[in-house]
Amino acid sequence: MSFRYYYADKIREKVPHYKGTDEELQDAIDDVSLLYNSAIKEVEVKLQILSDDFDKKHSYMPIHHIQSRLKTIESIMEKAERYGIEDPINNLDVVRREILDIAGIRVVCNYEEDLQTMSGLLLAQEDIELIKIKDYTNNPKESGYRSLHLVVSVPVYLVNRKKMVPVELQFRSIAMDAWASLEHELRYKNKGELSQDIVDTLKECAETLHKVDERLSKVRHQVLHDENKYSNY
Ligand code: 0O2
Repeated sequence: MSFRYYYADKIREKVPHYKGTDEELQDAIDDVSLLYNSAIKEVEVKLQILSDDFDKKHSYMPIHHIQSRLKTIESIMEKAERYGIEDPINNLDVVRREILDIAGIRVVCNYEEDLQTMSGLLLAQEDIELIKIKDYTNNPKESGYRSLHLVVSVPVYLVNRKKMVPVELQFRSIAMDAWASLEHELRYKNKGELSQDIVDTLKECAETLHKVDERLSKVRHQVLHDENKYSNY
C-alpha cells in the first residue's frame, strides 16, 4: 500500500481554504497518510501473528479475512464538518484528535464467538491502548447491524519520533459481513433512503443470519466435542 497517493494540486480545489502552500498541503497529507497507513500495517501484522499462532496451537484460524482502508481526505473533511470542527483543513491536529476512524480495519471471523476471542487477544497486548469500544454484537443497531467496534491506539516508530495513532477495528462474522456489505450498498445506491418495508426486511435478514451464526457455533462445538474450547483466552 503506497502512502503517497494524494496530490495537493489535485485536491486544492476541494480544500480551497487551506492557508499554506501546495508543498505544505502535500506534506500535511503525506504525514497523515504515512502515519495511518503504518498504523494499519502494525495492527494487521499483530492480527496475522495471532491467527497463525492460533492455527499452530489449535489447527484453526479464527480470522477468515482482513480488509483495511484509509479514509480519503474528502471523507475526512466531510466528517470533520459533520462533527462541527471549524476550518478542518487548517486544523488537522484537531481533526486527528476527533476523527478516530481515519485508519480502519475490518476483521471478518468465522464464528461470532471469535470476535471476542480475537479482540481480547489484541487488547491484551501491552502496546495496544483501548480508546473506545462499541459492542453491537448483543445490542444490534436499529438497522439490525451486529459487529464489535474498537478504537485502539498503536505506536508507530518513525525516524526520530514515536506517534500513537488511532485505528478503528470492526470485528464481524462472515454472515454479518455479507449482510453489512449488501445493506450498505443498497443504502448507498438509494442515497441513504430506503422504504420502511425494505428496512424491516433487511432487519429480519440480519436477525435470521444471527440465528444461523448461533446454530453454526453450536454445530462447531458438537463437532469438536468441546463446549468452550477457546474460552481461556
Ligand atoms: P466506512 O467507510 O464504512 O467506515 P461515528 O463514526 O462514531 O461518528 P457512528 O455511526 O456512531 O459514527 O459509528 P459506528 O456505530 O461505530 O459505525 C461506524 C461504521 O460502522 C460505519 O462506517 C459502517 O462501516 C459501520 N456501520 C454502522 N452501522 C451500520 C449499519 O447499520 N449498516 C452497515 N452496513 N454498516 C454500519 P461509515 O461511516 O459508514 O463509513
